[in-house]
Amino acid sequence: MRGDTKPDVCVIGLGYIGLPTAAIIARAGCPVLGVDVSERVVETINRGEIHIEEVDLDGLVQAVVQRGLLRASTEISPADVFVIAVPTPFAKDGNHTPDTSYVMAAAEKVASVLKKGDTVILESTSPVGTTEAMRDAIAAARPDLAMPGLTDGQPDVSLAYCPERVLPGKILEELTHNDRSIGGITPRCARKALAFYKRFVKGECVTTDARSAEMTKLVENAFRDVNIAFANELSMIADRQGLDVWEVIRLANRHPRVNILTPGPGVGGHCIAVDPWFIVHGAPEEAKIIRQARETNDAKMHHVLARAKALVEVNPGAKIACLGLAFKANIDDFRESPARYVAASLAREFGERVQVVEPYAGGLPKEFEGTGAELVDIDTALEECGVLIPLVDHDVFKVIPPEERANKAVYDTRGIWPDVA
Ligand code: SAJ
Repeated sequence: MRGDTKPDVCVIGLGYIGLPTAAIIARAGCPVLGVDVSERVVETINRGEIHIEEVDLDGLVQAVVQRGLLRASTEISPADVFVIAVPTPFAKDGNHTPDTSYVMAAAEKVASVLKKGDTVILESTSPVGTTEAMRDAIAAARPDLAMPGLTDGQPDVSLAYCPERVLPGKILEELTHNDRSIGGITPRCARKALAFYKRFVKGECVTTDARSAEMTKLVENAFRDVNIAFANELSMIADRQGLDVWEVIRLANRHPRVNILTPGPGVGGHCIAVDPWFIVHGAPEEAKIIRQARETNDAKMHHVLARAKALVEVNPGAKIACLGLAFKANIDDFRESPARYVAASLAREFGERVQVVEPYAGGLPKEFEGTGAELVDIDTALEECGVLIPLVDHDVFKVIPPEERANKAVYDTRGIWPDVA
């Protein structure tokens, strides 16, 4: 690959990060093969359709598939650049141990078609050392190729770690405009990966080593988790002391160097509630605040449930409206959602007294089956329910005026209605 020839790219893993990334690389004019283990995902993409919800992604995928720049397959093929974007969940040991087996399986696939001059980039959020472990796995499978960091001479291939840092709902915009950290196994590897990202990233691309880039990604999400834990801890202190936490935060945030985040029913999603554990796993003795933040944010969910139950019990017979199931505002993602946990627990306990309002859901998730709880629209809930529990700060809930909430018992877990203490 010399001069300005567009490289052939292979993106492995076509989920929330892999598919938008593949589409953006294709838009930049590089022929992209997307590889996924799911036949259904591959067929959907090859029809020019998508299997996930993300703003503007449908139009982009349709366009690049029609132009012949993006194609999907369950089988890997040779390419110039390989981008790995597969999940890194917890192992099933109950100890929050990172499971990098999907990354290693992807690396083995890549090894089977790798040739001299290729670049391999890991994007999956990973514990420190994963890119080196991937390099070692490829080296074992392909002793014919000189690997970076393992040869005194010029390596045959380049390996780098480059995490995404995009926000669901703004993925296409943030993939293009956010700055990126690019960590090479060697500085030369970083430069090779940098030249690739420059093709489609408008933000600044900063090079470093692979281990620092791995840690940077984990640190970003741990930083946010710790800050949310501070807000959630404050809200539990305020509850004990009979204070209005929203008022305290509003006032404290008038200080020019204070910016307290917003308490809520806990931290959901698949990033902030997961990644800090990767740091804890790597340095359990040292990562004390990071571990505590995780525990505090998880505890907040149980605190909210206990307060919600207490409010229901002092309003016997009243119907209960749980407002929202998503893990955060204005999205249709219900995975790992504290709101969903609280609403389902209330449904199990109070049955058909519970009504759920979630404008982003077509039906209730399976754990509500047999509870008697119903999915209703906001007008029905406001007419029929005596207890209102906002669990998600969707815009449609924020604009409900005080007069429509008058005479209701309210537990505002997100602080969306400033007139409610
Ligand atoms: N939350 C609060 N209070 C707040 C802010 C958030 O309770 O003040 C809750 C949300 O309701 C949600 C959870 O935290 O349940 C996480 O939401 P989020 O908007 O903070 O973050 P995510 O998970 O959607 O995306 C994060 C982002 N990371 C950072 O902001 C440091 C994103 O940039 C990452 O790319 C993404 O994780 C990821 O994929 O790692």
